[in-house]
Amino acid sequence: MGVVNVTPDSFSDGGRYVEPAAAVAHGRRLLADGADVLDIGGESTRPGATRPLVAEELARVVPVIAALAAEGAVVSVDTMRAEVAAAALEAGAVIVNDVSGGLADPEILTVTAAAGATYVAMHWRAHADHMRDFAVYDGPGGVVAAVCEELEERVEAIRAAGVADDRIVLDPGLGFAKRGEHNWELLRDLDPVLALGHPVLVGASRKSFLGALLAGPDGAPREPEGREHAHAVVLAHLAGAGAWGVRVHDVRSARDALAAARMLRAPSAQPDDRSPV
Ligand code: PMM
Repeated sequence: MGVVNVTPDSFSDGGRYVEPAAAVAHGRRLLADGADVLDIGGESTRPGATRPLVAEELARVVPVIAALAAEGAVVSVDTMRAEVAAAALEAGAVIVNDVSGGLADPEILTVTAAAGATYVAMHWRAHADHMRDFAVYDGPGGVVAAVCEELEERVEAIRAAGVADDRIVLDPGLGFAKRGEHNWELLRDLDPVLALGHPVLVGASRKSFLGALLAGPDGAPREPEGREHAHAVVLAHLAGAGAWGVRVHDVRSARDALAAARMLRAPSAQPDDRSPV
């Protein structure tokens, strides 16, 4: 899943693709690099971000989705808002990627169900402006158990709203109300999330826990583009662990990592199943 952030303020690519033409060109580049799905979003969720108005979010994503879907791309809309999801589905999106798992705007579940679309439910606890306060996982089983429990509750609500079971994808939500050690723990121990019985999507690309891992001697985090090699190793691990999808900014390097990972698993392996849910 290649990321197209049509935002002025995302942490790794904010402002670069805010013009529709630039975003469409970027989407085409990601497809040429081998993306199976384009995830198009108009709201930055970086820690501390403030939310755009609904009208702003609509104006950012709808033209880009319409253009890329018309060219045959499989499009996912990255939104927490029912109104934006509805317009995106109308414009040709087939996946709703909701980082709040339906908590920010429960109506989004009804909209997704009515369209028969696929729904990605990410683990989430609070909006970006105060999610750091919720990065506490003191219960038995720590962050992995808490994420699984809270995702299971979301699955109940998503099913109750009418989304078909085989259209639900789960995501542990790296970096969302999670500190670095929480992200590593979730990556190390993905099995309990997989055991929930749904395809699992993971977004580690360029996130700050990689920047912190690669910090220089002065403690300054590595810049987002310089995190790709470490991310490639994470991707190889995720492929081996059985993740269904990965959400990435640099599709070319991700494809390279996944191709090598596949050969290491089995030299005669068929290309991974690339069909969207
Ligand atoms: N991360 C971001 C945005 N949307 N969606 C899913 N499903 N999973 C994620 O991990 C995720 C997401 C934030 O990252 P970005 O600012 O680099 O796009």
